[in-house]
Amino acid sequence: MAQPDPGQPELPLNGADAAPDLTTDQSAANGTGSYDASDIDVLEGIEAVRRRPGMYIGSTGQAGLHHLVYEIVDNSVDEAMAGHASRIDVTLQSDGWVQVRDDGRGIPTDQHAKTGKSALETVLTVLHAGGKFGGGGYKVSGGLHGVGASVVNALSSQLEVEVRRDRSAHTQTYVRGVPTGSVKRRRLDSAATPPTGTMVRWIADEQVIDHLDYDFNTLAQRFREVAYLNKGLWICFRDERNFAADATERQRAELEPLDEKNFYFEGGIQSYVRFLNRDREVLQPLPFHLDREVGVNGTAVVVEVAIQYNADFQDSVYAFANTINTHEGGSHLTGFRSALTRAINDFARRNKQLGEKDPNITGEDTREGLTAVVSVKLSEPQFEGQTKTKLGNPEIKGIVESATAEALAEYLDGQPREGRRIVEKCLTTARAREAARKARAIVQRKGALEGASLPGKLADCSERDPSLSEIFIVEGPSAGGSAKEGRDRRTQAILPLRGKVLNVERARLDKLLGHEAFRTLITALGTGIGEDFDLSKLRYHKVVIMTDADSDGAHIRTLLLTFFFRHMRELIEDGKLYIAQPPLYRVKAGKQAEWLYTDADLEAFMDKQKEGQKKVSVQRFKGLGEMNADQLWETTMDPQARLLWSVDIADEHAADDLFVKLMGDDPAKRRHFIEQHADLARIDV
Ligand code: 0RA
Repeated sequence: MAQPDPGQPELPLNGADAAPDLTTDQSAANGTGSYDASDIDVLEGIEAVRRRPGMYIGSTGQAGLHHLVYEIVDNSVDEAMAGHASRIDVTLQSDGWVQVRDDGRGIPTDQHAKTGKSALETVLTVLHAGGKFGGGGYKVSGGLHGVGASVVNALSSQLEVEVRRDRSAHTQTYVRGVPTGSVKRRRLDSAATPPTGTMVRWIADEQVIDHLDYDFNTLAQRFREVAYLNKGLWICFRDERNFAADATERQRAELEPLDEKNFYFEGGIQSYVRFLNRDREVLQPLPFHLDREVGVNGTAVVVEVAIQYNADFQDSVYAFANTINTHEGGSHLTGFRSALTRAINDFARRNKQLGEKDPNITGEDTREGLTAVVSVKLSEPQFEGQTKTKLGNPEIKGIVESATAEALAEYLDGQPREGRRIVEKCLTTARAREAARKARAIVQRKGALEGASLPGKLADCSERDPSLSEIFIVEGPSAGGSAKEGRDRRTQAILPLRGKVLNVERARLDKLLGHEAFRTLITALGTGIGEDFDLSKLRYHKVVIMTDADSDGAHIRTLLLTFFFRHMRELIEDGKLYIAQPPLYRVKAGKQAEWLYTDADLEAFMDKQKEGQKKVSVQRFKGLGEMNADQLWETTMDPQARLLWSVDIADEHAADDLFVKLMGDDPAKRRHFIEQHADLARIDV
């Protein structure tokens, strides 16, 4: 059952710093060389984790792989939140190793009362034996699932840990969660840096994890977020996967990593909000910032709020609890929202921007152009909801609400010019909402008057089951004609779009509804829009954007993507939006004809013909309209042969930034985006 001891491997980190072995403390089993109940519990725990990894880390794909990293980093972040660590180094190393090192106090190494083993070994082998043990544990703790280091260990083919404390380096290695030997202790060179801390490095086990490729940018995004949420914490993230596996410490120091990102923010979430608004026109030069520790029933809750309005229409509010992104909101967000509404209304009345008879500004009207981060840290967070990302603790609502309302009132009175600007913006929103309501009502009434009738331009399919139906949104009437003729009438509907599509990035719903193209599209999809949007009413489970393979086509596609991202995001999130890929070329070598979809394909084709004697012809397609109906079916619409891209939002922040940057006012940035648009899509069929 236990793994054979392969001997003590040299840990790359301490090679230069550590003096030879002094002592050997507790053994791998229980100090007596035989197994007792606690060892059996440990082995059973490891078994359970390995049998059903998804239960512990969500999935065995890339998300699960990344989860292992977050789990280990979160432990170091906890140590930083407790005020004992200031720097975390995360390194992707060659041969699948990941290393996480902090300069905290080091995981305790003394004997653990219950297991009789080193506390260090206990943390790494016993499920749920994380930071909470020993009474003096943490005040606050992150870790969404909080499954701890032992789960990472169980899912790693190899893991090494080195703890520096008491002028010693304590090391232990494991294979698939089982110690290969006891914790070894060596005297640490007095010049060793850091003098205290924890280093964990591991290789995810290919036997249980299906995806072993780390994505640097995805991980970096999370570390950036963590650094914003813990001001003063330095996170250095390096990609050293290009280094030779056996490079020494000295060589490593001289080599160039593939990538390195350092995250350190003195301003904390205030810096975060400025970052989120960096490409937007802002209504306040400096974000409002609240950072307060509130005592409740003997424990402290840290409340941090940063707010900065911008001239756009979106609402970008991010709420965190113990650095976990609480996507589903919860009590902290509720408290924040009611404080914001109250403070703005009170200020508007004090300043006579609202008269006695005027109704209050609603919560919704305070959200347009609002960028805010709400972060709370508490000792016993209750995570609820579908994805366990909703903060439950009811006491937090009042705490956040009163702290925010008080500080915000003071801020607004102190900067009345910014205050008035914010109120003005809210009042404009209220007026626009009223206009949109009227416009929506007109669209709805029209629908009702015409019965269940669909827009005339739509060539609907005969199939009534949405899961079997597709709609092609096609640019231009001539392409629309070919598509109508070439389609499978039973399952494929065609909606030709006329003229230029409005850029919705800078338009509100009322303006959007003033455009025929959008009204037609919304009616055809059947979902409604804005507050009435209902994905379950979608009439086609594949919504396919089909535009020309040239830059005009890419432009229209981008405008449509902007519309779906801003107004029907759920449809994208549900995997219903696709992009059709028409061919770029029709080539012939002798009698053999072929369709090519990329320039790389063409290059490969031409290379292949260099040796040949055949007559070669290349025909470039620019527009869908250049193909006849049969060709369009054969190349772009036939489910058996076509290439469809499934649109998904890999990273909501990044996508948001992209649309702000590229659909905003800067045409140079937009052109760049159009050239790079494929980033948003992922290959599917
Ligand atoms: C429990 C108690 C103490 C430190 C830690 C856990 C600890 C755990 C991790 C995991 C990664 N880095 C860590 N750093 C510290 C405090 C022990 C003491 O009182 O010195």
